[in-house]
Amino acid sequence: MRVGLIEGQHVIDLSSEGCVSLTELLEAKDIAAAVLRFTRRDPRRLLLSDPDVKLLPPVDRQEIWAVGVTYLRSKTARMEESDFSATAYDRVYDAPRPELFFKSMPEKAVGTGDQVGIRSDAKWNVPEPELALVLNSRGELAGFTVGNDMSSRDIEGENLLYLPQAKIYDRACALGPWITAGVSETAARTWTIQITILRGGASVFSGEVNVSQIKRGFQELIDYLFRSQKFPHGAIMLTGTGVVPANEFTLAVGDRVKITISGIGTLENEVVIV
Ligand code: DO4
Ligand code: MG
Repeated sequence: MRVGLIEGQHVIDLSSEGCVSLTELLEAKDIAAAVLRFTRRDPRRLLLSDPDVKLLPPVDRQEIWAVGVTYLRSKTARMEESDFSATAYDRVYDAPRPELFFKSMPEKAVGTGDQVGIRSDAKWNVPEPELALVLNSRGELAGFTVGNDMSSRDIEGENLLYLPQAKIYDRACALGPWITAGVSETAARTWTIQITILRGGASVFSGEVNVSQIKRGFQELIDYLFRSQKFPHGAIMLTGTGVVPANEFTLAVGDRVKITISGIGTLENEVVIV
């Protein structure tokens, strides 16, 4: 694994100048200055389109967590999918304590161009396009990336205690294409999250939400994640979905999921069965 800086259509290989890990940059007091240190001499530059360049998920040792029911659309969709748990979603949307759940080990996340999975024992599967916060060990917001919190709605809807099985399985978490740093929460709240699902090249679903529609502040979410828990290498936190396809929709093998966040870029994955 190498660490690179995206500059237009190029990637600058920071590892060729001694940058040892992504964590090293995220832990720096000033990320921009830390990155600049590795670009001063003559680092290797490659075109992003070079076949030797493969963008990996922008994570190395960070645990990946997610927040739920932070947009009204997520609350109403989940109340529809389950009579059994409807009141839980309704309550957590308004409760002071947010819903936080563990999503993925870093090594299990997939990057852009890789494949996301739908479970072989689930019948109703959807992607969840989410803004992901990249946090260092001090709980500081070091940057943002695009996340896909793949979910099995029938398993979650059957019983809320099945949530870990609906959310955590092979290829259930996609991150990428890179981390955008140096942006404030206020600026990120002007961004839009857009998703398109292509089947045989044609769009079968598209939707969009503004980050401003998220109910909770980023600092509030970070504070809860870091309550009584340390993250020595930092953490990634997916901030919830505000786009849910109509109830009739389920993903199929071969679908392509494209998620674009206006201030970051596009995360694109093909769906496989796992
Ligand atoms: O409550 C279950 C999960 C919610 C979630 O993943 C979301 O709102 O994005
Ligand atoms: Mg989600």
